[in-house]
Amino acid sequence: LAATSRQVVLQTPETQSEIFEYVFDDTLLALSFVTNIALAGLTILFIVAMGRGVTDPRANLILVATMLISIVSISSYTALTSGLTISFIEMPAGHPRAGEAVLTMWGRYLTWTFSTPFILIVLGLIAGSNLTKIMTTCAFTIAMCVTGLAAALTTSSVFMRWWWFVISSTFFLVIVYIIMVDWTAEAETTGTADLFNTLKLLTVIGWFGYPILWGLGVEGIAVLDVAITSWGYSVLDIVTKYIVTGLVVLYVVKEPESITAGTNYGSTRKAV
Ligand code: RET
Repeated sequence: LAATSRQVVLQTPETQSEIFEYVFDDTLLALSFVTNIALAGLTILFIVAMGRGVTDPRANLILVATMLISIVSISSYTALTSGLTISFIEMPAGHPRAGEAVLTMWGRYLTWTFSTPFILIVLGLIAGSNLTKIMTTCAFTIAMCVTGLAAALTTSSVFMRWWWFVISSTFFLVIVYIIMVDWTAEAETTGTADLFNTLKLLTVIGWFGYPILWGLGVEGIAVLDVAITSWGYSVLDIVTKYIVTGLVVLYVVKEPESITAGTNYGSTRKAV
């Protein structure tokens, strides 16, 4: 029984320790989690090392927000690795894997609720936006993630799964609009357009990858298997979190005054 290929699960793992064992039998899947724990840890060390001399409060706010992205990430991937936030869920009629218990990494959708607001806080602060717009994007990203979680966990009908997907995608488009229209214009006046435009590309293109993966992976039309889908999300996380963080930290450390747009935007130093 133990020698059976990982593709053929004779009995659905149910308890947390069975799921934990299942994850570790699938090396590719396990690596997609552990790699991210390591990268998030290194990112935190990088922020601490690079940011130790930064005294400006608004620059520090940006650094703390970047750090929280990785702190949430470590917790999220630890929960996935331990089996706490993974379940085998039976897919409804009409789903390509109907009647089968499919590994669902629902912890991903749950924890994006806590990580994505910090990414948007960082972007909004760099664009020099206001509290209203930053709060709006945070609220919509939370709504997007929670309805994405609902899409993944709904087992009553395939239609309802995709209906949740449509709702979630609508919330996503609100965020894309604010980034592409409002913040792009604001970054121009703030004087951070250079950095912001790079971050915008990484973020908008990267974020579109998530619903595409959801649709192609086992949650959607199931043309990608679980480990590939998981690596897909892990690679997107590397771009949208650690690479974005790296660029932000390097810039904040080099030019804390220009990134915070001077005293008008809450910096204690004069704008240059
Ligand atoms: C889901 C499925 C439903 C439709 C949409 C989705 C979008 C998810 C996104 C996630 C971004 C996550 C990030 C995580 C970093 O920690 C929920 C997949 C639109 C955009 C950036």
